[in-house]
Amino acid sequence: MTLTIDVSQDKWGLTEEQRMIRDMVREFAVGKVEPRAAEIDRNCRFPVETFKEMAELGLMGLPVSEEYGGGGTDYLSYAIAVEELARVCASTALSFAAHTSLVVMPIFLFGNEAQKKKYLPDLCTNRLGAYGLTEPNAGSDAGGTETTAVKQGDKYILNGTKIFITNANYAETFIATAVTEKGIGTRGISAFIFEKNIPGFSLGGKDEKLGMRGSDWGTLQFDNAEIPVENRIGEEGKGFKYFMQTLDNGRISIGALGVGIAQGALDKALQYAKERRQFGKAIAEFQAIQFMLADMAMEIEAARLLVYNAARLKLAGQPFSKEAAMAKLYASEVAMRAANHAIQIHGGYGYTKDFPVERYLRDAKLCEIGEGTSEIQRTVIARNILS
Ligand code: COS
Repeated sequence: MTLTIDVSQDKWGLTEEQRMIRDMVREFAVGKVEPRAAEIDRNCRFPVETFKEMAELGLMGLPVSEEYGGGGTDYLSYAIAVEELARVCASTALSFAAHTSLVVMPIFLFGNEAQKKKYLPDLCTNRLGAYGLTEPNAGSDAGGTETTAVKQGDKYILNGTKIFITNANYAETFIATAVTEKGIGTRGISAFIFEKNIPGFSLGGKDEKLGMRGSDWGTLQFDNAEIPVENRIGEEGKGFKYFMQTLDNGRISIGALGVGIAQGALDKALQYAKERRQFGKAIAEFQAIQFMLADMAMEIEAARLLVYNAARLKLAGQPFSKEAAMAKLYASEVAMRAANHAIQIHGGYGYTKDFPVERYLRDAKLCEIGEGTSEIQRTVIARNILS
């Protein structure tokens, strides 16, 4: 696929369709998502109503082709949607991203025709998905998965626990990894799709979080859980690779999440710096404030370009694992710095819950941990440049 980046209409080189999606999501985010952001954070409340509205707008399967009920758009449009949501409410953006890039996409990319027909239309229109990889003893070392899946007749019997699973308590469709053959490392891991009501599956408690408090998470418990053999994704023993490729995709959207948080923090800081007066003038007139704003703006542009570049490489069918890791790593760190500057610019008010910038900082921290810590991103980048 040849991609021409035309900057004559838009400095980011977005197509007309990508700009339309950006504007539509921006309007929805400002009108419907932002007014709920502080409340869902305060009450740790998953905003079910927002996800119904997003489904009505056709956002829940944006990069999936229309034949499976998706929006038929491209992955960059989807990343832009994540960015626009994160600009006002990172919790909403995170749950949206986990649903789309970690559940909808792997079924779309690695599922067989029957699985795509069975699961995608609902996931794209009225069901939420959750992705189960992390376990108590398998975090960064995802290959250390301990959950087992033993084949018995036409079923796999699963035993184990998955923790920190985004959307767990509101999802109806799940995908998860389990060891189907012990002793052969990552080549013994397989991936499965299942629904909430399978025998032996239950949801456990959830820990209270620092940030992303409006995004649900929880524990998946398998006690002799029964999953039909036809629900295995792809070949037995290939689950680790499918999930690694899924994370490559997911990291583009977590990069977009970081860019959105950073942009939101800059929006708030700009507004405050122009309104707040000290020493007889707006604080935006002081160079100390201007330098922080300038650094924020510069880093956001750089991070956005990294995210768009990774998405465009993916669209062009080029390798993008390293670029996705770079985008995710850099955008996460930019989000932390931007939120920190935004609080500094707000001074004492920024340290209160009366202004949203403290939420941006708490939310930004997730980006440095979720879908691979910053250290894992550096590992992925180093492996790529050294190979
Ligand atoms: N795409 C396709 N295949 C990949 C891949 C990728 N991005 N990354 C690794 N693989 C393949 C390797 O090629 C290798 O294949 P072979 O068995 O054919 O040789 C196999 O997977 C194992 O790879 P590797 O030896 O690199 O695995 P490691 O155990 O060393 O783990 C890291 C690699 C650390 C990169 C991986 O465990 C990881 O990403 N961890 C972070 C997990 C994470 O992000 N968790 C967040 C929670 S999910 S929201």
